[in-house]
Amino acid sequence: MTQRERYEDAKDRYAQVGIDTEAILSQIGKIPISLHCWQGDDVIGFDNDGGLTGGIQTTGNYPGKARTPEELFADMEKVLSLIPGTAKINVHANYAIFEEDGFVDRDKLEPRHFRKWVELAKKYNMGLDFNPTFFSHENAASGLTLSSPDEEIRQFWIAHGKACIRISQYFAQETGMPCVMNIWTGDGFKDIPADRMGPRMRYKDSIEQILSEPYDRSMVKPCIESKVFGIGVESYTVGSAEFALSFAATHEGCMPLMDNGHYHPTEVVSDKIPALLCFYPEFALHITRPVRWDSDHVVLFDDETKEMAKEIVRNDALERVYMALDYFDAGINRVSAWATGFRSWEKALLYAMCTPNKMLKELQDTNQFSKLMVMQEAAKMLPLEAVWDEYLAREGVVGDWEFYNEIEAYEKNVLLKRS
Ligand code: RNT
Ligand code: ZN
Repeated sequence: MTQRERYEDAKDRYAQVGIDTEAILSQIGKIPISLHCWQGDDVIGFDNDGGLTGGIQTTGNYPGKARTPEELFADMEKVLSLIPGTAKINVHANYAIFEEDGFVDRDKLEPRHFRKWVELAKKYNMGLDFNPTFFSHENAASGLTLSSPDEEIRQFWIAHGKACIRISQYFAQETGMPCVMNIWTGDGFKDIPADRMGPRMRYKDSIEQILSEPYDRSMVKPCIESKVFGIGVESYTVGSAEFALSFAATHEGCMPLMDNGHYHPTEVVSDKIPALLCFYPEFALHITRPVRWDSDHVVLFDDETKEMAKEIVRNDALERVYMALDYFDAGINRVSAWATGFRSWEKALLYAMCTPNKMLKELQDTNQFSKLMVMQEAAKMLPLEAVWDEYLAREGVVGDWEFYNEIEAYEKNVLLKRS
């Protein structure tokens, strides 16, 4: 049977349970998903030669890491050739590219330092998202940035945040697509604090100052990412979940961002998505795979990933939730990691769209819970592979079983030549 015939069969099977795979295939490829620039070089960037700080870590030492903007762009373009759908590029401020006129510190960054990112985006007709970088810097050495009691340090980081608003505005203007600007700091304490509120009040004031920088509200979308703990900040984080949600709820135009690695291990973001949908017109996600902690493993097509996608799809929220990937694995081929995570999230969206959500909801609302369980289990066995393969074929992207050949060839011809 050809791929096309397998798809035609699957299409009929799905039609029997009320699912129109043609409608789904015409929709899924248009959903923007933000591809993080930082999987390619273990979150190092181009503006420092120190290590990664801020309570986050990459582990592993797989060969072939991108060391320059040219190498990172080459790897990213390889990834773009291996993924279906619509990508945006998520740029971190430490990936500023200093050309002839040289280095400037984070508080002095300007749009021109990101000109090459704009060129890359335009080449593929992509949008850009942005992130100030409040880590891997000497002014972050005390562990506090926007919440620092040292006014000089705090003002440095506020100036960085404001510079990033201007860069986000530039991204939005140049690409014609909204730019999500995510504020995350690793601020916190390793051990029991003597003052929990003071740092939060300073953090609140700092974000307010950053957001006082003028920007076009419809094109620049600031958000605040919360976190429960980090390495070296086990006892307390300034930007806790309650802090971030409350800040966003009380500051018009600022969204919360939930990273599914940033909660206690038995909490699930799939359950938080519909809660936020009840109150926030829009919010953002970092999609990752926490293994026992915020380990940032590559996103897979696993149960919680599917559940998160289902909550977005069945609540008709694809246009209200800004989806971005956030993981970094240095222990395996980074291009493979990058593309696999993106493909997995696309699969999760496809799975969610190919689930008879309306029928299942009806069973819940009519109190038919035994039947609901049986039907939910049945829905899992619908022939998704054929629809996925058809999607990849229409997008001109390599199938799952051939995908690794591409990785192997790129590793041999490009990555292993870097030394
Ligand atoms: C860290 C946060 C944050 C970072 C990026 C690199 O725990 O998840 O989003 O991963 O800023
Ligand atoms: Zn994150």
